[in-house]
Amino acid sequence: MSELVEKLTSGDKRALARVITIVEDGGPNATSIMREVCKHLKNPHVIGVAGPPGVGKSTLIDCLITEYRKMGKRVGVVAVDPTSPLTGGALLGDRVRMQKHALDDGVFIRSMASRGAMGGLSRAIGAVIHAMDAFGADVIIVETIGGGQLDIDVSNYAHTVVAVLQPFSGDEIQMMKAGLMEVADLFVVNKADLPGAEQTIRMIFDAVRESGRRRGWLPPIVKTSAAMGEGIKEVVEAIERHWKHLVETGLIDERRKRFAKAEIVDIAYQRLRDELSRFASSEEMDGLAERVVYGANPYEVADEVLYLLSERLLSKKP
Ligand SMILES: Nc1nc2c(ncn2[C@@H]2O[C@H](COP(=O)(O)OP(=O)(O)OP(=O)(O)O)[C@@H](O)[C@H]2O)c(=O)[nH]1
Ligand SMILES: [Mg+2]
Repeated sequence: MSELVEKLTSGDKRALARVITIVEDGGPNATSIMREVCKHLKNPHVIGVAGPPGVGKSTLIDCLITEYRKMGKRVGVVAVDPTSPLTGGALLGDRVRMQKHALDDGVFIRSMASRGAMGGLSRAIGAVIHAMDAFGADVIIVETIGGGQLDIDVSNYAHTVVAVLQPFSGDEIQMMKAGLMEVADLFVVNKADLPGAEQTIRMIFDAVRESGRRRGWLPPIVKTSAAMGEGIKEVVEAIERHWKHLVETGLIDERRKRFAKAEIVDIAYQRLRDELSRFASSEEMDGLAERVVYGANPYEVADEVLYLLSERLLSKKP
């Protein structure tokens, strides 16, 4: 196991792929490998790219990869597949779109299923971000569809949230108001080659102005045509400016704290849940249930179970 982590930290892409697979499978193996991985973190910039389906998030990310590679940075990308029948093609689409980077040792791209976990991001996302960090990624980009609850999710993990929209997306502006507006650090109006881009920018501008400057930061609005590679430098410049703002104001620690909170809850919840479901089908459980049938108080028995489980969890730490 630690041999694998050693390979990972030396920048081996195959080792990274293996680690992510183990992490996605979950269970004790995932926990023990992540314990090792987390000894090698540098906490690089995590950029969330969120927005409605089909606005050009993957195309934009493809351009961002090129730009960051020019700056000599290693890039990790996680594309979260919404696993909905509507956008089921996303997985293949992302692979095809970003394929030209597949042979580059400084770029690692992975699609993940959200598996219907709460929110748009898979539960394993925090672990995958750490794995890419230990691999040596200087920038980690997370693609996810946005809207309502999903955006709140991405803001747990990303230091900078980029909201991508396209011209004349009335519905999407509504969707954005339901969540993305609150968490977006910058807006990209993509497909600016299509009519209506200026109007869309105007709408976003009004909405941003209405909600006001947040902690000294007014989210910039950048116009792009990702398919033509236009406006990309401006996006990178705005992302980097936001990072600088986070670092200079100390807000970065708040973002990291948010990540840490979500992660601790995730890890503890998963381990407890695994242990509890094992316990639920054990003979011991049978005995406890019998006691309740013959008069024991189920609340008191549940207390006993919690005590037992926590002892077990801590004594056989994976
Ligand atoms: N006209 C125009 N089309 C674009 C532009 N950028 C992307 N597209 C097209 O929009 C479609 C969707 O692009 P994607 O990059 O897959 O969009 P996405 O947001 O990642 O989509 P999902 O992952 O399915 O939510 C593709 O057919 C792209 O070629 C652009 O700047 N202008
Ligand atoms: Mg996509």
